[in-house]
Formats: sequence, C-alpha cells, structure tokens
Amino acid sequence: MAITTGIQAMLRVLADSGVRYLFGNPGTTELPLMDALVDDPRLTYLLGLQEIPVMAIADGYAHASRSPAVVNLHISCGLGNAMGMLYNAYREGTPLVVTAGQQDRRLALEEPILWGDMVSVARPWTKWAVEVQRVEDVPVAIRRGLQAAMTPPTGPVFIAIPLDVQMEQAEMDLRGASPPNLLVRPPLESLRRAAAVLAEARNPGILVGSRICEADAVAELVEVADRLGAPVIHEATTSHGRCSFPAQHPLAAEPLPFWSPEVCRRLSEFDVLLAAGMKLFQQYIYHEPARTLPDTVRLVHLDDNPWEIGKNCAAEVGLVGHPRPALAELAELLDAMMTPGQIEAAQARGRRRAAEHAARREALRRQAAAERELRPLSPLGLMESLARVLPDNVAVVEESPTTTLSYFERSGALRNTSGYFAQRGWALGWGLNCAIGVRLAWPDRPVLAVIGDGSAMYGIQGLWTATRYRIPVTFVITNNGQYRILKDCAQELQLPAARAGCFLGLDLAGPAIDFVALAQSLGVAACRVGDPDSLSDVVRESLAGDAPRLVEVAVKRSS
Ligand SMILES: Cc1ncc(C[n+]2csc(CCOP(=O)(O)OP(=O)(O)O)c2C)c(N)n1
Repeated sequence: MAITTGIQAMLRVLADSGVRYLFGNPGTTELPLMDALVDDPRLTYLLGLQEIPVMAIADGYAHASRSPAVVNLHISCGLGNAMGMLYNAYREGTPLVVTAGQQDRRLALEEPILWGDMVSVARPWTKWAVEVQRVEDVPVAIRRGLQAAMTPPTGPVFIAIPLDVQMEQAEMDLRGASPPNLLVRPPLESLRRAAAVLAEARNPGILVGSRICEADAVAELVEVADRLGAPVIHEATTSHGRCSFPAQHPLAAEPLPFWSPEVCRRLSEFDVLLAAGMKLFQQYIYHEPARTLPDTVRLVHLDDNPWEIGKNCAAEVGLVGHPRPALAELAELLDAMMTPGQIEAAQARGRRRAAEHAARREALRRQAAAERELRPLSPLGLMESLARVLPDNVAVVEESPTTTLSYFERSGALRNTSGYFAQRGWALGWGLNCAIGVRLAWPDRPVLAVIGDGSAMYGIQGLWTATRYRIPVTFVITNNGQYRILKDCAQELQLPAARAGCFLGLDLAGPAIDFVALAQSLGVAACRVGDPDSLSDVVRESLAGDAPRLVEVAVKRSS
C-alpha cells in the first residue's frame, strides 16, 4: 500500500503491468497526467496531433506487440474524434485501454465546458466503460481494464477519470494486472465429434479469420489443413484483417468473393467446412439470395468467443476455446481417427488443390507483370512492383480499397504471415497510423503501408508523429484521385446515375492533393514516381532506411 494521487496510481499500475507507451493528445483535464509524465522514466508518451492517429497508432502497436495499448484522450471532444477508430478496435477486438479526463466533479452540476456523459458515448463500442468516482478505485479500474481488454473476446475498454480524482490522494494497492493463462482447450468430447465429422468428409474446406493469427495458431492450422488436404479460404478484402495461413502454402486458396450469391456458389463444392476464428459472415451490400452458407454444408465452428458460434450459421459442432490448443488437439485426433482410405483421399485432394493453386498464382503473376507496361500504373502493376522488393521479414499494412487486391497474399509474395494487417472495421484513417504503431512494436522489421489517397487524408497528421519519434515506415500513397470503391459500390447497387457513369462527391481531383508537399510539411521525406522500376528502387531503399518516407504513385482511374 502507498499514499499517492489518482494519476500517479494510474501510472504505477500501468508500469507494473508492463505497459511502456502512452498514446495521446491532451487538453486541460489531462494536464495532471502530462505533468506527472515529465520525469517518469517508466512510460514514454507519444503525441498524436489528432485522435484518429492516436487511436490507430495504438491499435497497430497492440496487434503487433500482442499486448494492450493505452490511450489518453481529451474529454468529450477528444473522445468524439476518436470514435471511428474506437469502432474499428471494437470490430477487430483490439485490446485498447482508452482513458480520458473528465471535468472536476465539483463543477459537474453546472454543466461546465466540455463536460459530457462520455461513458454512454463509449459504451456501445467497448467491452466495459466506466467513470471512476473515488481515487481509491483508480488502481482497481486500471487493472480491470487491462485484464478485460486482453480476455476473449478481446477489445477496447474506456475509463474516464475526473480531474479532482486525478489530483486527490489516498492509500492504495498499486500492484499491476496479472491476467490468467488463457490457453483454454475446448471440451475433449466436442473435439472428438469435430474430428469425426472432418475425418469422414468427402471434400472438406477451411474458412479462416484473423483470430487464428492473433492467437498465434497458424502452425496448428497448417497441421489440420495438411491432414485433411483442405483448401484454406480467408475472408474477402472487405473484412480480411490478419493473414492466418501462409500465403505460399499449397493449400492457400483464393479469398472469399464479396457478395452472397458468389460466396454460396463458391462454398457449394464442400460437404464439410471448418470455420476457425472467423465471423460468419460479414456482408456488406445486400444481394439476393442473401444466404452465404449452402444448406448442404456441415459446419464445425471454432472460436474463443462463444457469441460467434451459431450466430448466423447453424453449426453442427461448436468449439469454444483458444485456437492453439484446440487445433493442436484436433490434428492429433485426426491422426488417431482417420482410416488409411481417408488419409489416401486427403493426400490426393491436397495434391489436386496444390496444382490448382500453383496454376492460379502463376496466371496472376503473369497478368500483373504484363500490366507493368500501363501508364499510369494499374493496381496490379503497382502491387507487382512492390511485391518484387518485399524483404522476408516485412510487415505490410493495407488501406487502399481498390488497389491492393490481396495481391501480396494471392501471389505468394508475402512470406511472413504474421506481418499482414488489413482493414476490418472500415473507419478510414487507420492504415497509415496502424503502420506507425506496428513499427514501434517491431523496431527490427521494415514496415510498408499501402494507402489510398482518400484513406490517407483521414489520418495524415500521423506523418508528424512518425517523424517526431523517428519511426521508419514506408508509406506508398496510391493516388487515383477518387473514392473509387464508392463508385464501384454505386454501380453494384445499380444506382441510376452511377450506371450512366456519373458521380457526385467521389472525386478528389479538383484541386489535386499534393502528397509530396503535404508529407514534407510534416517533416517526412517524400517523392513521386510513375514507372515500376523507379517505384521498386525507391521502396527497396526506403524499407532498408531508418527514417519515414512517403512515395506517391499515380494509379489508373477507372472513370
Ligand atoms: C471515416 C470514414 N469516412 C468515410 C468512409 C466511406 N468510404 C469507404 S471507402 C472510401 C474511399 C476510399 O478511397 P481511397 O482510399 O482513395 O481508395 P479507392 O477506393 O480509391 O481505392 C470512403 C470515403 C469510411 N469508410 N470511413
């Protein structure tokens, strides 16, 4: 027990829990924190110039470091600016502890400047939201917040601390959080049923989501896929997230298509599907028929979040538990259960899938290589120029909706699965900043961010933070001068003007945005390139460098 202030208690519990960074943007109600940090050697504060960068840098850091990231926001207006990124974190399950100041409670009845009911604002997109009312409760709230953020389903929490509580003193227990071991295996009886269904499948497939990568269970999934000879299918780019299966593995299949009729058609060849760590299904635009999973499929669904199992699609066997021990156990059970005939059939399926996969990958690479001739570069031509220079240990962050096309993964250029980050929540402004957080967590891995011109403008201030703290990220801005995805969606919705090729509010060309000048004004070295060889050269050099750099590339417009 020690006598200290509320804010010192918060810092002590955070430091004792292993937290090293605070990501923030302050106002008056956060000044006790800023003051206390002046000579605190335990925690480093990273200043972001707006709340979108603050939250998204923290998001990237949390995912790459596999630890909770702690954010400090200004009262109501700061939280307001942060809401899009809070939404992303909630959809992704990012373990964020978002703290904020609150007005002095002695003023509250008068409704002082910037006072507001922040808990009600944050609650829908957090696992837990609270305003601490007694200084003695600060350490408990911080410990609980850290633990709640990391416990499945992982996700953000929100803790507001009024100014008077921050400055008050009390005697408190300041020990850090010590979360329990969460490697909980699903019940053996359910695993046996799952293994039996999978073993007897004539043509099994595997649907995989981000939580397999996040649970560090990719190697275990490979073991299961190999035993079954089953292709492994990621979510469509609309909700892709992390890469949970090695892109170069012979069983890595094309991701799911976008719309329900094609998803259903694609899945109709399978008699059994194992869904692992994936939300079934995250659709976007309604299509008839809306059904995604064919009636004929028997579903085995594994997740650490029971809410996901049977949520939209009835599962014959539901497995609730940590994916790593669950998949390891499943592989062992398959070894014990599969008959020689089943093993032989699985091997034959695997060989057939491998041949199909190799042919598809080769055709994609050929097409991309041919498109290198186009000017301005096409999306494929651009991605192929980047793919040529990706180091083995690169981390890639993508937020460029119509340019990236899952090319790194589909072409096999991505050799290290852990380093792939893509949008899941779709509040834009995330990608450029997520990349900064990833690099902060992984100082030894080069980081490439491929960001659309539209997306970049929602969080461009992050460039200043990258320079200020010398965090070397290579930002490639794919500039097509438009919100192309929205034009594509307007056509998909068959809207009358869009069908005639007319759009309003979806072009960024008048005036054109000068990303080179913008980056330079925020302290980041920048250049513009147009041909593929120069692009490859400048990105290769930048990835090996020790400072942030921005490369603007013109991309062919569709209309
Ligand atoms: C904060 C936020 N505002 C608006 C949108 C809607 N939106 C989705 S994609 C998109 C355009 C993205 O443009 P760009 O990054 O240039 O990629 P492109 O579609 O041209 O490939 C917009 C505005 C959003 N998802 N998030």
